[in-house]
Amino acid sequence: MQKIALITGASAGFGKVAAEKLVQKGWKVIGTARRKERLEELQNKLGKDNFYPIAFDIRDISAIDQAVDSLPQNWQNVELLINNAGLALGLEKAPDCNLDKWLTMIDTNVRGLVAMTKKILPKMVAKNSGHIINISSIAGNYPYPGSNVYGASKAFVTQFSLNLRADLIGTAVRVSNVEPGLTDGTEFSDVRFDWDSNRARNVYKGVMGQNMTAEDIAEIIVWIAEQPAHININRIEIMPVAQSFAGMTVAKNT
Ligand code: 8X3
Repeated sequence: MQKIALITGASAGFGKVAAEKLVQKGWKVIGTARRKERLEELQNKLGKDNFYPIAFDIRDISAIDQAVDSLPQNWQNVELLINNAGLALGLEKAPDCNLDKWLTMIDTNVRGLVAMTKKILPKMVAKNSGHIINISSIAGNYPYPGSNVYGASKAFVTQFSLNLRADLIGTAVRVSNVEPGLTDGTEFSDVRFDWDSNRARNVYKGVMGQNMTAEDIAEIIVWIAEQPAHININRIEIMPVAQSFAGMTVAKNT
């Protein structure tokens, strides 16, 4: 029988490419996102039997309930949940940030992810089978200027993944946390910089060697999902070779 994956944020980036790759490998995929027409395009590409689109905003907790509750019978047995929907808004330092942007990141990256997990996880535990892959970020592991709430929300995702593992001991349900670094080929920077495409493209311009792409990360997500049932990839941090760690900064009188 074909296994079913549910991917949030499936209209672009990692989510979209992971949906395509999973379908190629014989999975059926439920894709959620705000942009209905994007999901319908993907459905046209992947086929109605393979891809089931549901358009809603992950920040709307009652919409999550409704979407999952209204899945047709043959789409209900979700084996893999990929909590991919998430965003960064802005790169200003904390005093200059916009509170609404901070709250939008928390609502999407934290509240939405937690609510979707709470909706699906009990069913996985009841059947003693399933896998949750949370898309976090290196921004949850390392601070950098302007990351403030974005990085903190991803630190939440990472610790939530590890804490789920702790709670799920004794069950066959798996949880994995994916922590990508700088990745081109997604809308991440376009969204972060309010669709200022020059600013967004500049993030990836001149990077030494090859940029990491959505394709690279989706390949890793699928690899995690296809590990044998007795293997749990707890967490995986991925950077392009050209990205590394900054040292500590010290403010000095000049
Ligand atoms: C985004 C990765 O390196 O732009 O999650 O902060 S980075």
